[in-house]
Amino acid sequence: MAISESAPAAAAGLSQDQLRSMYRDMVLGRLLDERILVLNRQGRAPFAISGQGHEAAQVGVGYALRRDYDWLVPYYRDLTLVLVMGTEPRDHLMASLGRAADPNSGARQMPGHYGSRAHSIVTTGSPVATQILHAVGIAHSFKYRGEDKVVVTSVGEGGTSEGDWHEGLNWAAIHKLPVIFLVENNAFAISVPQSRQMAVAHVADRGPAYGMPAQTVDGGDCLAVYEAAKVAVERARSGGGPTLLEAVCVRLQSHSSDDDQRRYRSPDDLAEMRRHDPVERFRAELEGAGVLAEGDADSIRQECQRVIEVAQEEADAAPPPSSSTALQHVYQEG
Ligand SMILES: Cc1ncc(C[n+]2csc(CCOP(=O)(O)OP(=O)(O)O)c2C)c(N)n1
Repeated sequence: MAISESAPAAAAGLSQDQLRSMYRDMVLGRLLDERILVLNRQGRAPFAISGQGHEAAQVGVGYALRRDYDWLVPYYRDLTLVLVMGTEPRDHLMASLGRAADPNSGARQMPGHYGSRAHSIVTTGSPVATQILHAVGIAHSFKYRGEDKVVVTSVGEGGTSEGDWHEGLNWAAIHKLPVIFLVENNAFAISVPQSRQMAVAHVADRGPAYGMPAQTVDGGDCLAVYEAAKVAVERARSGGGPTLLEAVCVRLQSHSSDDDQRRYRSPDDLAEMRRHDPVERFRAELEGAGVLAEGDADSIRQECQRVIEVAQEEADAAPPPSSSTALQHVYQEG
């Protein structure tokens, strides 16, 4: 859905301020992601995993949720989504630099294992797709208690080959649980293309087999994702059960800082993908619709850069965990 199709934002129930705020969150996510990659290349952040190319999908879903009320069980590429849910750049820089003040785990987990009790974000394990089962269990508890909270969990298309995925969707559909399965399909699981993960064209093609509504949406189109997510959230909140939402994204960076996608993707493929940068696309749409005036995008970028500078100064000055705490949470204490 393009903003120039007039009043679509109004149709989506969004004000111009909200649209600007969505764009600002996309830019903040992108710039923070870039900063973390730079820290990795400087040898300061031991590991980085990038969400560049997924920002529109994540903002679209995040804005459809009630913050600090609905729950998120994310995966490692969800930096922008967890920012939308209320975490701060400082939190992620603390994690990347391995500081004791890392709110996810006090620098005990790898970066990208986002967690926040305050913002109802559940940290995940490293085995791909285990978060699906956690999300289904949480959704079951909401239904059991009669609460109208909704859970979103996310995964890549490769993760949908795991048994956890099938078990989770089957159970959620049987019990009509308030959960949305967001698949951020960037066409690759490290170097393995989608065609080696499934014999169907879209992850969402499997929805009817589980007995749940499913939709494939352009993950580069923030408002289209927002619209689809709103429908899914409403369905879940009103007792209508789960939804499978597949957002087709681009993976602009390699799988992680330990990977180099030039080894397995052609230069043409990489160049074509870069033409689908969702942050640029949303900026162009908002400028075309007059939501962003001349110079607004630059000001937003500068403001986000300042936020990141301040956050990094704080993280730079923060101490690492004390070695005396190395065994905490590893063995039973006391
Ligand atoms: C059970 C399990 N198998 C393998 C891995 C190693 N691994 C980590 S991420 C990943 C690729 C996942 O790809 P996808 O689900 O498509 O998500 P993407 O990283 O592309 O966003 C793999 C194989 C793992 N962490 N857990």
